[in-house]
Amino acid sequence: MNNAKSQLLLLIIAFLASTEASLIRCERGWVQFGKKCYKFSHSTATFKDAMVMCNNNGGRLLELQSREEENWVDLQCRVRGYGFGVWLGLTDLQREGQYVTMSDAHRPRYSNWMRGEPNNGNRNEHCAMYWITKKAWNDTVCTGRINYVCKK
Ligand SMILES: *[C@@H]1O[C@H](CO)[C@@H](O)[C@H](O)[C@H]1NC(C)=O
Ligand SMILES: [Ca+2]
Ligand SMILES: [Ca+2]
Repeated sequence: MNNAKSQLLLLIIAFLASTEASLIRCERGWVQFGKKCYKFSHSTATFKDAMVMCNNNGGRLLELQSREEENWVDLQCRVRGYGFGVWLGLTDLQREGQYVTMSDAHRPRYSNWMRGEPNNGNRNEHCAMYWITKKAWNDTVCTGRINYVCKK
């Protein structure tokens, strides 16, 4: 390989390395897991307010995609002293009983509902949360105030 060619090759490698790194660098206040960044709330909010906060941050309300991700989020919640749970970007407001993700209105591929949930308690539970003590999902009243996690 001649000198010009090897220099070009080095440039390409350096460029690829820098874009790879920038893909997974999280902004201040966000925590990295895999290739995603997460922001854990300092206060509680209703489902709608939590969603708006996440959107304003350029992110989305947490949608859990695997058991590994859920275990990591669970640990982060415990360390932060969240007593109750966090909202999931998952609702059946559009069609009762059919939970879909906020990001694409499709049924989630991964789910971890508690036994007997979602039960639409008092016919008034349309938002999903990750329940820390039970390490599983439950549907609950959307106007309740709990912690939340934004993801981007
Ligand atoms: C699910 O949440 C409701 C409140 O929204 C609660 O009453 C119920 O006990 C929870 N289910 C389980 C299995 O903990
Ligand atoms: Ca419901
Ligand atoms: Ca329920």
